[in-house]
Amino acid sequence: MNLPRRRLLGLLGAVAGAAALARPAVAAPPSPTAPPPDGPGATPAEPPEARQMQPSSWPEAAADVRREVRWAWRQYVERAFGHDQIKPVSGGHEDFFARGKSVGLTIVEALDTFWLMGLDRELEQALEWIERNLRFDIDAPFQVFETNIRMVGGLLAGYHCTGRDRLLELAVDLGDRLLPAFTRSPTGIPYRFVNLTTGTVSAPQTNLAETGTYIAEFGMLSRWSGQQKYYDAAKRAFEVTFDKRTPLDLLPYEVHAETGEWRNRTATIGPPADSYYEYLWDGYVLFQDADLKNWYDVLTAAILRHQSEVVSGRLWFAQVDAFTGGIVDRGQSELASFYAGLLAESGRLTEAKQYHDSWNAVQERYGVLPEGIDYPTLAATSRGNQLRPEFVDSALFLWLATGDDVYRERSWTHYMQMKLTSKARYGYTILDDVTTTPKRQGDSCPGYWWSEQLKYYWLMFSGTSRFDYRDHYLSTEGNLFRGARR
Ligand code: DMJ
Repeated sequence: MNLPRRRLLGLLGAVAGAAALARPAVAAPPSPTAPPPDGPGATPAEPPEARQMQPSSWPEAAADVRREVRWAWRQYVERAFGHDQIKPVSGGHEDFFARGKSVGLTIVEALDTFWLMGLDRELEQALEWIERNLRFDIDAPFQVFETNIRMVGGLLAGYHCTGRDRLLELAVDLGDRLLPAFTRSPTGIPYRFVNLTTGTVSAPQTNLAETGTYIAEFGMLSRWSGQQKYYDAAKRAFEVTFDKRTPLDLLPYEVHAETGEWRNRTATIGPPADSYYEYLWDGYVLFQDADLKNWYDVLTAAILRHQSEVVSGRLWFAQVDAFTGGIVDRGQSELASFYAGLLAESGRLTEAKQYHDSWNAVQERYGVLPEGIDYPTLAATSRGNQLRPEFVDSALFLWLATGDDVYRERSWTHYMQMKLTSKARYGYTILDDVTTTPKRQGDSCPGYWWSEQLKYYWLMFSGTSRFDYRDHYLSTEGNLFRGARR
């Protein structure tokens, strides 16, 4: 039997992972600090010296993560319930998609995380809010890409975990409201914005990520609703752009939805291209569509050939001219660190490990990854950190593929650094500067924090029986579409 690669890697990883979970943590300190009580009195701040960079055991590490989630959720419910995001420093709240039009983004993003953690009371609270309040007849332009990966994806993952029909109904309704972005485009490349009530589309100048990050959610909509139109729209957007690849088999990252013309010459694996490549692979894994695998393989071979560069023994991916292959920039966005996980999932383990090692050197230097670096020097070119999950996203897939505890240890460090630097009075917040001492906090908790790193830590540390470590699918936003064990 020919197993898709991700599934095969999942199987291997599960064996190794199960063995690893049974072992005590490596180099554990003799007496761990007792975790704070998991009750209303739990405090938001711990002195840095009380923190340890190794857990005494993985179950204890998992319990710590779960406690932090409950604490942060209580803050959100008390101060910002129903709003898209809490502001963890001031205790205020903010909208994400459109001013004055919150859609409970945090609630939707948290659904499958709560389910996987067995936070059943919190899950019920979230479901009740959604069933009572969430409607998408909103007369405002919504960004198609973000609405898809966060809202459609969150609802689908919630449906997969709980079986609640209302979640699927809402996801289908939202998918229908997003579709005009594709069907009103002369090329099939989606516009960036669509008004959810009128279907009016806008912003045809777009990019690869916003062109090709739909097939996972739209494909599941097709599978679970029985309507092919979603899958076909997502696939067509891929095909149009793939067919316009340069003679080097590279893709520039800016494209025009109405003409299909490239609007720049630069190829990157980082934003705003990143998840285009991820979803080619993911579409193949989820739907066994051989076209998608072929397109992924062609583009990945070209990326490895023309964009990879080893500097001081570390692997990086340059921005190059897609027509000549010439290097145009040696900057690296933190978001590009997801690529180590994608390489691991698609069987390119040597490069995957090397690339994660490169990013680990950045974590070791700064504690928290800056948004951007110059890779020859590791200097921070963009000093904030938007509470990013990509480094642990990759660590999870490398751990699943290899069973090597080094990826859990890197993730534990990531988690502890986050607790140390991002924990604020009312939740976890972005950092405005990771190069200062102490690191300077901003005042925002992105929705993906609830859907991504908390879940990745939990899956690595807990060995939960609610997750199928052999056969699963997590979207670019960490949403679980396959692998919930109910
Ligand atoms: C998430 O919304 C998704 O992972 C997306 O693909 C890009 N990155 C952000 C988090 O950094």
